[in-house]
Amino acid sequence: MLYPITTPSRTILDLSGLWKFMIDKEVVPIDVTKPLPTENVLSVPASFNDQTASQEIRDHSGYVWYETTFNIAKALRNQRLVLRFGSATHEAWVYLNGVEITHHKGGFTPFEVQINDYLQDADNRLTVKLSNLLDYTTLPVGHYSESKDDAGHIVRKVDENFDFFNYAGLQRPVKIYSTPDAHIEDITLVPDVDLATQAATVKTTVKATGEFDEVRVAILDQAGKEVVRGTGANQELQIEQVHLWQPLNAYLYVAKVEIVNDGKVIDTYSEPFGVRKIEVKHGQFLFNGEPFYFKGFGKHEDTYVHGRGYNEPVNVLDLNIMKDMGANSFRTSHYPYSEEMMRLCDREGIVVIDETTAVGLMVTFGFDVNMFADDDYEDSTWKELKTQAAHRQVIRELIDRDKNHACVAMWSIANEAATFSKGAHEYFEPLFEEARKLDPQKRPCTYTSIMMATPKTDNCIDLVDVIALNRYYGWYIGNGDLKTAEKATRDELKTYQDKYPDKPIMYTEYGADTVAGLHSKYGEPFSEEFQEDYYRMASKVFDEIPNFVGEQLWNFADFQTKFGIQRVQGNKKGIFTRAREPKMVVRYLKRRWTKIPDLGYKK
Ligand code: BDP
Repeated sequence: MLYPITTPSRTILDLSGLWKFMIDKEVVPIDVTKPLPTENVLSVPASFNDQTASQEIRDHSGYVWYETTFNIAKALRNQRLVLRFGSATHEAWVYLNGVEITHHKGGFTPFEVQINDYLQDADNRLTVKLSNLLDYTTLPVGHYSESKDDAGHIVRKVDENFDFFNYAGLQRPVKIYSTPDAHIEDITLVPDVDLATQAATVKTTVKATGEFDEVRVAILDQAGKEVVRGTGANQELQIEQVHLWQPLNAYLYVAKVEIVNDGKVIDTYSEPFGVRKIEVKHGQFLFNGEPFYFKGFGKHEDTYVHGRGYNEPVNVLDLNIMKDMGANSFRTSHYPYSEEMMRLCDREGIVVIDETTAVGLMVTFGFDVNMFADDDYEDSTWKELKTQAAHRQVIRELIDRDKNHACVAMWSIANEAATFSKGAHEYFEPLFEEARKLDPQKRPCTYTSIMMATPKTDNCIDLVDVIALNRYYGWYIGNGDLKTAEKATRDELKTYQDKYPDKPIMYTEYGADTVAGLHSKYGEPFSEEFQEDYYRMASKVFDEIPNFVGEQLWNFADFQTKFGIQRVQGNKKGIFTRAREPKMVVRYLKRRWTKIPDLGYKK
C-alpha cells in the first residue's frame, strides 16, 4: 500500500487538527445523519485517553465518536479522492455525510476508501465510530467481560493481556489524497546485489488501473540524478557500482514511476528504497555479506499527552539518542509503528525488526521456567484463542505496507506467545508460511520467545530464522541475584548455541525496572546501580557466545501500562524516563555500544 505523498499528479489534504469527540455511553443511540451531539473537541492524531481531565474518558472501554468537517477545492473535484487513515485503534466505522463508507478492524495498519460518490458541495461531515475493545479474536489479545450498572446499562471491560496501556483513538494522520482516475495503485521493489561486482538488479512491479498505455520507471540516485530507466509494469533494472544501504549509513534511491497515455504523463509516484542484502547463514545475520550485530531496543509508541499517538519530534529525538549511544536498531514492539517512523528509519539507517500486533497469545501468563517440567505441556491457549484470522490479516497488511522499506530487516510474527504449549506449532506454521510467501524481499522471520519457552519446551524454534529471546534472569526470576542470573543466562545461551548451531541468537528483551533517581550502595533492585549491574552481567555473557548476534534491551523508555502491583505509573524498565531523561546505565551502554562495530563484531 502506497504512502500518501504529493507529486505533480497528486495532492494531500491533511485532516489533522481539532475533531469533535465523545464517548458512547450506549444509552441514547447516535444518529449519524445528524452532527455529533457534542461541542467537546480533541486533537487528532493522538490517543484520546490523556487529552482530558476525565477519568471516565481515560479508562473508557467501548465505543467513542470523532467528527470533523472539510471542504474540497473545486479544482480538485474532478480527481479521484481517497480518504486514508494511518490507523484507527482498534476498530473503525467511517461515515461521510451520514453514510457508512468503510469499516476496518486492526488498530495499527492503514486503510483507505475512495470518497467521490459521497461528497457534497458544502461542508462534508466525516464521522468515525471507534471501538477500543479487545477479546480472544483480536490482536492484541484482551480478556473481555460485560456487566450492568445500577441503571441497567451495559458496562464493558477489557483486561489487557499485555503490558502496555490500551491507548486508542485516531492515533495516526488522517488524510485525503488525490490521484487522477488512471493511477498507480502499488509498487513492489525487490533489489538484489551481487556483492562481488557491486552490481544490483532491481525488480520493479507496478500495479496501475484506468486508461494508460505505458508504465515508466526511472531510478534516481540520492542526488536526484537518473541512474537507469525502463518501460513496463514488470522490469529488472540494473544499477552498476551501487551505493549500498548500510546500517547507520543509509543510501536511498528513488523509483520514480509514471503511467503514460498518448505520450502524456497521467500519474507519478516516487518510492524511496535501499539496496542491501540480508542473509541468515552459519549462525550469523549478514548485512551485505558482513555479520551484523544488533544494538538497541524494544520500544513503544508512548509519550506524555499523545499516548500512543504520532509524535514526530519524539520519533526524531529517539533516533538521535539511539545514534548518539551507538545503537543501530530497534523492534517495533508490540505492533506496527507509524509509516512516518519507518520512513525516518530508512533515511537514518536504523535497522528495524518489524512486529505484528500478536501480543498476549497466552492464557497462563507467568515467568516461572520450572512451571513445565515435561516437554509436552499443554494449556488451553490454542483452544481458547481464536486469533488466527486476525493474525493472518495483520501479517498481510504489515507486509503490504512495509515491504519496500530498506530499514526492515526481519519480521517478528509474534511476541511471547505460548510456544511451549501443544498446539502452538499447528497455529504458527501456516502463519510463518504466509509471511514468507507474501514478503517479496524474503526477509528472515522470527517470534520473540518468553522465558517459559526454553530450549527444551519451545515447540516452534524450527520455524524461526533467528532465535529471539525475551529473558529476565535476575529480575522476574531470582530478583536481585545476579550471580545466579549470570549462570542461568550462560547455560541457556550455550544450550541454544549447541542445539541450533546454524541459527543466530539474540536478546529482544532483557531489563530491570528502575526508578530514576533511586540509588543504593548495595545495588538493590529498582535502583539505578542495579540496572547498570544487570546490564554489565548480561553483556559479559553475550560476548562469550559465538552465535549471539544482538542485544535489544527492554525498554528504550519508561512507558504507561495498566494498573498492577508490579507497576508504579507504568513500566520502569526504560533506560530513559518517559521524558527521555537518561538513567545512569546509559553512560555504560553508550561506552559499550560505541566500541562494538555494527558489522564484523562476531566473526
Ligand atoms: C515481556 C513483554 C513486555 C513487558 C515486559 C516486562 O514482552 O511487553 O513489558 O516483559 O515485563 O513479557 O517488562
